[in-house]
Amino acid sequence: MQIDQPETILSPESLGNPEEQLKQLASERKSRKKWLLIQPVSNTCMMVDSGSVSMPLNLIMVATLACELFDVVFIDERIGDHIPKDLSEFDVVAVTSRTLNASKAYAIGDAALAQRKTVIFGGVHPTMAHDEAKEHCTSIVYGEIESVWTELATDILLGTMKPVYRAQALKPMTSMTHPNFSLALKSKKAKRYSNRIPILATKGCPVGCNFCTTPTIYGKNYRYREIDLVLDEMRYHQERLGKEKIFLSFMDDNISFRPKYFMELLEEMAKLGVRWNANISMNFLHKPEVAELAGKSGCDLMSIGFESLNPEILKTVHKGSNKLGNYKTVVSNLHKNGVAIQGYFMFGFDNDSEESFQMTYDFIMENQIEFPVFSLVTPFPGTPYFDEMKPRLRHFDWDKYDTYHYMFEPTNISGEKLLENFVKLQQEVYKGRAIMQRMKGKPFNWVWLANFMMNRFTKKLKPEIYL
Ligand code: B12
Ligand code: SF4
Repeated sequence: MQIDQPETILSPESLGNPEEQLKQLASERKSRKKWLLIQPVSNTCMMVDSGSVSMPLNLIMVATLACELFDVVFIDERIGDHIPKDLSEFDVVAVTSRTLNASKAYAIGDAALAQRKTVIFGGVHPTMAHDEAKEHCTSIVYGEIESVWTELATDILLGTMKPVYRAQALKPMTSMTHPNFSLALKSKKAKRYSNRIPILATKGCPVGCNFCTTPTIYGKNYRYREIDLVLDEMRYHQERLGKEKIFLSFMDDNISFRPKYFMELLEEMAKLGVRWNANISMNFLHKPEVAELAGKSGCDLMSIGFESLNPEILKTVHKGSNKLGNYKTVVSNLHKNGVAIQGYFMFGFDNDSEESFQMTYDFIMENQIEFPVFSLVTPFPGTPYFDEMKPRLRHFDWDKYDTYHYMFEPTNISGEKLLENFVKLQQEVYKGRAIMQRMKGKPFNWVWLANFMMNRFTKKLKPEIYL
């Protein structure tokens, strides 16, 4: 672990306002420290990091803050950027990590520590599994960087790193700096990024599903940015790209949790002419006026976690926002307003049986879900579900924590039958005939293309690849 010698000793008088103190410290330095920011690619064999990938807003937010005080180089391994072996030109190596790329992050951290660099880890996995992650870095940022930035940057300048940076209180989102995309877009490989611009209006989700990391990290908090700030950011992108019709992708955990805020935001977005998609929970999507406004404001795709058609399962995962009785209404309201649905369905719960697959197939086909996505239940470290399932987990190989691997034997169905049905369902739903039935009457756009890709991909599936 490298500890730099402080260049400046602060006088007691300068200890007043930490932000002022940081500015002063930075201005007193003869040269700026150099950061290498890394988004690692995962080792998973599944299609998670392939094709066009979304711009990593998490690391972009880190870059946005860091570039004010430090020189920053931004590397995204998923688009083909290479991590230099010789890190001598850098002072700080900062890596973002989720569970599925944790082993990669650790290898990067180890190599950087061996070269006596200050290594900072952030993201969901190091936050949740800090005891393990701390072996591979100098410091871990718990949760969002914004709420600990002043302390972290000050310590970097002084060379007095702490093992963990965890905020006492979360900053209001109003103070969130406008993301600076320029460093991420500098890469020659940036064309591999999806054309959907990531944007954030809210943070947190109080629904409290037991398999999700958000309630563990951010508690019952739900914060939002002022609508004007969100709209300003959209207008900025419209100007930058020289067109009104830009494609935005909300990175929010659950953008519709506060219906009033969400509806006001949509009313204003309808005037901008943008296109957008988002992750959304079903808490009030059954109301026709919500779907109508979503359509009017340019929503072309809603990603909805239906999770399961089995009420017992919804109860066990504490997904109170999902009311089975509303599923059909939600879908038909969105369809009536030209909004396509990316529907997420999970399998492998204790209450799953062969019937679960048939029920899901029927629901998808009858309701013409355009883009169904199937995953296997994956207890992620740090969640209540992980603690509950730990004794039954087949392995702790993080490369396989991508929601496409078989994690434990469910009570009501054998592992073999689970995987057999899992493959069969995907192949049935993405058969040519089934695609035509689900997509009948839908405008020809990228959702059709995604279906054709899935048709090819699912033909090759075999139960063994999920082991
Ligand atoms: C939007 C989203 C997506 C989008 C976009 C993903 C992307 N490329 O960013 C899509 C739909 C594509 C997606 C896909 C997947 N996702 Co997702 N996703 C999210 C969600 C809801 C928000 C992520 C986000 O961008 N938030 C906004 C940014 C600004 O916040 P942030 O990521 O928290 O970053 C802050 C801090 O973590 C910290 N930080 C982050 N990195 C670093 C680095 C350093 C050095 C420092 C100091 C600080 C720092 O500061 C950041 C700024 O505030 C999260 C839930 C969550 N809250 O994390 C799940 C989440 C990350 N996804 C999850 C999963 C499982 C997946 C998939 C595997 C699902 C699947 N089967 O396809 C894939 C994997 C994709 C991949 N290659 O990583 C899990 C990961 C769990 C885990 N332990 O790893 C999460 C946590 C949801 C959950 N179930 O709990 N996802
Ligand atoms: S509704 Fe979504 S974001 Fe909210 S706790 Fe459940 S899985 Fe997490």
